[in-house]
This record gives sequence, C-alpha cells and structure tokens, in this order.
Amino acid sequence: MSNKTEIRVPDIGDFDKVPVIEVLVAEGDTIEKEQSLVTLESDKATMEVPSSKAGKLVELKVSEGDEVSEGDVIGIVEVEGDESGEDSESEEAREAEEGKGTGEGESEQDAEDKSDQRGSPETGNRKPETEEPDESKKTESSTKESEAKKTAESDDLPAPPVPFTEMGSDPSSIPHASPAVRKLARELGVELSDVKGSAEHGRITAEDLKKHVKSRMEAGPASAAGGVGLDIAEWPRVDFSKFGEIEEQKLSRVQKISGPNLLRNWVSIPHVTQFDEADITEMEAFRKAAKPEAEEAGTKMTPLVFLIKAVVAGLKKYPKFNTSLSSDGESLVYKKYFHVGVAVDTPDGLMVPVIRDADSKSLLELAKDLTELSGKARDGKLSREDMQGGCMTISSLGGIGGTAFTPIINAPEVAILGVSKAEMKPVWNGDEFEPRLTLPLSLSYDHRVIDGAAAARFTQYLAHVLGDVRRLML
Ligand code: CAO
Repeated sequence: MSNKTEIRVPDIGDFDKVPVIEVLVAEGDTIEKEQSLVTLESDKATMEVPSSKAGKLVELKVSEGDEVSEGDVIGIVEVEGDESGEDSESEEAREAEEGKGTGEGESEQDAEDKSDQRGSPETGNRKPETEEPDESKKTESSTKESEAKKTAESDDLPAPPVPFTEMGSDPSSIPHASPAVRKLARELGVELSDVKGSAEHGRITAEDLKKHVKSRMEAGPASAAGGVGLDIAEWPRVDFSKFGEIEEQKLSRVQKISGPNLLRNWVSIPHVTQFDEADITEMEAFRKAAKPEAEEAGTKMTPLVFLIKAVVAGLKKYPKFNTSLSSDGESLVYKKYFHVGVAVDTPDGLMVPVIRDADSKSLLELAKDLTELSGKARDGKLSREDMQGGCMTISSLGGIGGTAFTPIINAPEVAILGVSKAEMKPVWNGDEFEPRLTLPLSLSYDHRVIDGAAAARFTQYLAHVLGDVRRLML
C-alpha cells in the first residue's frame, strides 16, 4: 500500500520568501527520512529542508531560484508500507511511550547531519536548540495527536522548525556554502576558505569544491593555492610541567583561524624581504600641521594614513604588486581596484580589515576609515566583508618600536609592507650631517611573481613619494 505525502517548508522563524539556492534531489529519487531536499539562503544564512518521510519523490514543486515561505510545498513523496499512515504513527507513538526522542539512539551519521544543520558553535544559530520539538511534550500529547492524525492527513503538517546556519556575521566565519557542501569539504579535508565560490555572493557549490580538489591534484605539491606536501616532522610533545610551574591557556578563536593561514602562507610562498628607508621629515611637519584639522574631523592623522596613500601610488606605478596568482598557478590576475589591508593588533589576535577604494579617498577620509575599522577590529565587530578584497596589506609596528621585521604575505596578495618606528638619523647632505626623520620599510614579496629589482624599485618609489608628500596629489 502507498500513500502520497506533501513535504512542506517548516517553520523558518522570521524568514519569508527565501530563495532556493540548491535542489539536492530529483523527481524519481528514493529518499531517506531527514534527507535534505533543498537549500535555502537568506542574506546571511543558509538552511537545508529535510524530508519528513522516506519514500519515492514523485513530484518536485520547486526549482533553483524560486522563493519559498513556511508551509510551501517542496515536493510529494510516495510512502510505501511501514512508512505510510498508521504504521508510522503507531511506531512514533511506541517510541514516544518508550521515551525515545529523535535525539536518542540516532546513528553517528544522523548526529553529524544534524550538527551540519545547526551550524558550528562559532557561527551560532538564529534559533536556539530549545525551539526544537520538546520530546517530553511530544510524549504527553502523543495519544491526542495520533487520534487527530487518523482523521486528518497528518503528513501535511509542517515539519518542526529548522534552524538557519548563520554566515557572515563573524569576520572569520565559514565562507558561504550550504551545510551539505561544508560536510563534503570536511570529508575531503578541504579548507573552504581556499575555495573560490562561483555562485551568487561567492557561495561555494559542490561543483566548486570538486573543481578545487581536481586542480589541487593536477597542480601537484607546489600549487599557487599553497598545496604543499611537506613532510614536516611531528610537533614535539613535551610535558613542560616536568621542568617547572606552568599554566595552559586556550588559543583565541581568531588565533585558531589565522594560525593555519599564516602557516600556509609562510611555507608555500617564497618570501623575500626588501628593506629601505624613507625620509619623512617634511611629511611629519605636514602631519603635525594637519593634526588639528584631523581632530576637528573627529579622527587621528598618523603616519599610517600617508603610507596607505603611498602604497596606492606604488600599486598604480607598479601594477604587478596589485596582482594575485590564480589558484591553479597558471596566470596572474591584475586588479584595477585599490583596496588596502591594515594589520590591527587586537586582544584576540591579529585582524586585517580592508580600506576600500583607497585611491579615491582623501587623507582625512582614510584616517576616518582607519579609526573606524581598527575600532571595529578591537571590538570584535568586523564583518567578513570588512576583511575581504585587499590588494596589499600594511603591517605597522611604528607606534610600538623596532627597526625592521619580515612580515608574512597575506595570500593571495603578493606583497606586504612592514613599517617600523621612525627615528631621527644623521644624514650626509654633501656638506654636513643633517638630522632627518627616517622611516624603516620592510617589504616582503612573493618571489614567484615579483623580482628583487622590482621590489627595490617599489620601496624606492615609496620613499620618493613619502619624501615629498605633494607627489601623492599627482
Ligand atoms: N613611527 C613613529 N611613530 C609612529 C609610527 C611610526 N612608523 N606609526 C605610528 N606612530 C605613532 C603615531 O603617530 C601615534 O602617535 P601620536 O598619537 O603622537 O600621533 C602613536 O605612534 C600610536 O599610533 P597608533 O598605533 O595608535 O596608530 P597607527 O595609525 O600608527 O596604527 C593600527 C593603527 C591599528 C595599525 C595600530 O594600532 C596597530 O594595531 N598596529 C599593530 C599592527 C600589528 O600588530 N602588526 C604586526 C602584524 S604581524 O604580527
């Protein structure tokens, strides 16, 4: 005996008219109970709609691009034998009587699938888990429900609320991808942040993931994306308490996320660092003179603001510095925009917000952006978008001290500018030593893309424009 059941969009909270971004099944498929049928995506979140019944999908009512709301029919499932009508009801009732909820006795796979729908603890859920059906209430009302269900078409009832998996609210959050794609990425051992999404909003599809894996395999161990197959010795396991008192503190979330990226960049990019100095005596005089105006505008004019302008000038003059290697390592992508990243020291670790369109902004506008973004970084309020799209990063330790350092390139950028503390130095002017304020620059570059001579020209050019900031207006 068979029975046709409509599978509807469950309670999805405050969301309405949510686009279907992925259809995961086709008409004629035999589907399992709880199998995901479609993925929905709002501006900031994704969710998969599972089937409340097992059986054959005889009709699919939605396609990619459709917009659905709670209660809309997704498809019709033909349920056979045990799964249909009374049989399944009596089984549910039996389970309820025995105190078995959906959470108990589930297989590992089930648990994993559900945790996919709930999202990682880091990203949080729009709906707390307590909003999922309360099993004890289910037990109490099971008799009433089963009676009601005998008279009505029980399977038409919407499934229990399904939580959205939030994305994008966290700067370092998971890239746009459906739970199924994230699960597949985990199984394949792929970092989603390494994969380029081809769908709307850069969303990563299963196809993108497969292409990524294929290109990594084809590119071999030295792909541009950092596919290094280094045979590194195991990390030493040491019981430090044998040597004295210790205290263990967990790494911050930001450190946990940035650590693997730093390691990948460090081991997979052939770094060279070019050191140089800029005479910023005149620039400093101008900066000091402009300070009151900056304060009036509610911001602060630090040397970094001039450096952002100088980097933009450098990227314009030497476009190779404004490129990225394609993920297959076959081509160089030239960018026609000028977004500059700035490393910000925060209590949770290093973050790199990006100042957009720095070429079209005045010094005061850049100062404002810098103040706003570094404030957001320190308050842990950067969005993912705030940290994307950088052309080159500046890491300034000038407010702290030091004479030079070797910054790690923020892939897929090809260079990073390190800035140390300006110091007054005696400089020979042909007749005598003159005190000049000297700013140390440390430019790390990807030697696969940039030659040493180009790097020396780039830092010389930075020194040139910083030596006479009027050139920044040209
Ligand atoms: N030489 C001398 N003085 C400098 C300087 C330099 N290169 N750069 C900044 N200063 C001065 C500023 O003028 C300011 O002094 P005043 O208040 O008298 O003007 C003071 O140092 C403090 O500056 P700041 O740090 O508040 O501002 P900033 O614009 O230079 O930097 C920011 C902003 C967010 C980049 C910075 O606060 C920061 O977080 N730096 C650390 C970045 C980092 O950790 N990099 C390492 C990455 S690798 O781990």
